[in-house]
Amino acid sequence: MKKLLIATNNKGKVKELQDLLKGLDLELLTPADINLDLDVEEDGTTYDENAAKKAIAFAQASGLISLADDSGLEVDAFDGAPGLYSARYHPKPGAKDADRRAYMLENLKDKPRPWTAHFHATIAISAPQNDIQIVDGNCYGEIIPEERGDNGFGYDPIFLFPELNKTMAELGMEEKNRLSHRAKAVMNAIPILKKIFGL
Ligand code: ITT
Repeated sequence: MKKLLIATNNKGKVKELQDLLKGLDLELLTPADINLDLDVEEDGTTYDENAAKKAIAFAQASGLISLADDSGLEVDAFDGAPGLYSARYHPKPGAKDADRRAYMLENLKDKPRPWTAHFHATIAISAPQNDIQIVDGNCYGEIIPEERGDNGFGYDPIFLFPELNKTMAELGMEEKNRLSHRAKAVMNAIPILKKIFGL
């Protein structure tokens, strides 16, 4: 079977990408499945650069066609920050998702509501001959001052879809994978994967 490496070390992303790509006739592998321990330095200044860097590094290390995701949360009251720095949005080394959420709420508390925001995901696919294909997706909502829901990861418990009155962490996988930035990016990636793999 044709193999695709899901080139991320983020377990939340792995689960979502496995579910989003399960309809394709591909064997989906994770870095753990092939004993690949690779941490790529994300020193780009755009999502595209970081996503491409991750896809290339994983493809070179594994010899497999690789799909990488670079994503982030853009908060309008912070002029789009933390954006591509979302995973590192806390001054303390070793900070966890919960620390980053608390830090974001602390920094937002004196700003007028609604705290509108959107998630962005860029997906890069390394094709043979070092060709890189890039697509993206966004989803819009607002940050709320208390955590709701246990699903998902990262900033999901404080990101509300106002029209559903549910946070991203209150959605089941199937619902998040219809609405999320990552779902939209994958929708754009599917025709590219079909072409690369001849599906
Ligand atoms: P990889 O680089 O190994 O893929 P990472 O977690 O470092 O994993 P990013 O650099 O792309 O990935 O950082 C994205 C961060 O943005 C992520 O750690 C979360 O804090 C946040 N984020 C992205 N997508 C999210 C989602 O669907 N729900 C909640 N938070 C999300």
